[in-house]
Amino acid sequence: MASPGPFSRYQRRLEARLRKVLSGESSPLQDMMRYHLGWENGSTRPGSGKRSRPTLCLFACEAVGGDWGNALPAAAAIELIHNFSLIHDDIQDKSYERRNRPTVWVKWGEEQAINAGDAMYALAQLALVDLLKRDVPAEKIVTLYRIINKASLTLCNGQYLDIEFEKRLDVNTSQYMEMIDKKTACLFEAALWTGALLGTDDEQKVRSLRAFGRNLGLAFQIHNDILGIWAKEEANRESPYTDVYNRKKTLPIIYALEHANETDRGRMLDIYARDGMVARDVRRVISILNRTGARRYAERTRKKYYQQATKNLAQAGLAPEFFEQAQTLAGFLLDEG
Ligand code: GRG
Repeated sequence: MASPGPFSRYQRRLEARLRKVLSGESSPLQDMMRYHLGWENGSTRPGSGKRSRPTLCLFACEAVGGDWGNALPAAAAIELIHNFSLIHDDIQDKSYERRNRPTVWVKWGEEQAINAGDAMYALAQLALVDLLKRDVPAEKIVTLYRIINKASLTLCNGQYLDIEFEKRLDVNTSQYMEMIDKKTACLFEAALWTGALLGTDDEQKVRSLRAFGRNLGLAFQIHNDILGIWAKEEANRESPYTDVYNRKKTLPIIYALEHANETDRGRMLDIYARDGMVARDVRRVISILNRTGARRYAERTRKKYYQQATKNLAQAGLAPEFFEQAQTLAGFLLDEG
């Protein structure tokens, strides 16, 4: 699924930039990375993902008055870091499918998928070196390296919490918010932050776009949590609910654990205390979620962060056409009508 209309203007040069970063000597690892990025048949779609983070990075640069071409190295680096994290996440979660195709580890085995992920992380660093060819002051380049690598470190900590929470039943909503802030929102923030920094020195604009990215990232992860349970169910997909099987403490689950009546809470605790979950357990968990209003709560929370993101956007003082475009992109990412 591609980003909406106005953003197709970035697509050709972004893909060309990503391909250039991966254009080194041909090797099995290159093939694996190319497969993951959706290029196995020479074309880019399907299977490439939405390219949301690099789109946001290029957009931020352009919206604050910069030349978005200057942000291509940062946009490419951020997309590669995102994809690296997905390759490793799929191994850790034992996910069989990503973007409706077999995951890298399913095709090549876990050991080699780890190598492909690591290679992609190294390529992200190399993608950033191209900033030197642009008219970007050295000091700013160092700042960009720091932002992107700090975001990567935060991502690792977020992923640590996500995995750690699988073993726990006492995770509360504020711990959940910390986890998604780290594993998802910080890369959205870095995308907007680096893009804006490459386009302007106006601190107010940079600060507001950073905050927009962060709140958008929070809303986006909550939206993903909702889709992870109900969209797959509604689409009647085979083996949905991997988040439930993996005991992920997503927002609807945490809410239900906190708000279910005594009987339902007892049932949930009983199911989560067992070694393996079977399809019937998952169905019971979903019924409890539905009874407690966990979906409505998650939707309200998503809306709250979306509205906060819109406020941040207004504070950036962008030209009306850019304000509108950012709203379109946020609406697309969150399925907001
Ligand atoms: C980056 C050094 C470093 C470590 C990474 C594995 C890991 C540590 C982190 C994983 C974090 C993770 C999987 C977060 C989920 C983020 C998320 C919402 C993914 C889906 O994003 P989309 O929908 O994906 O933008 P597409 O397919 O469109 O690219």
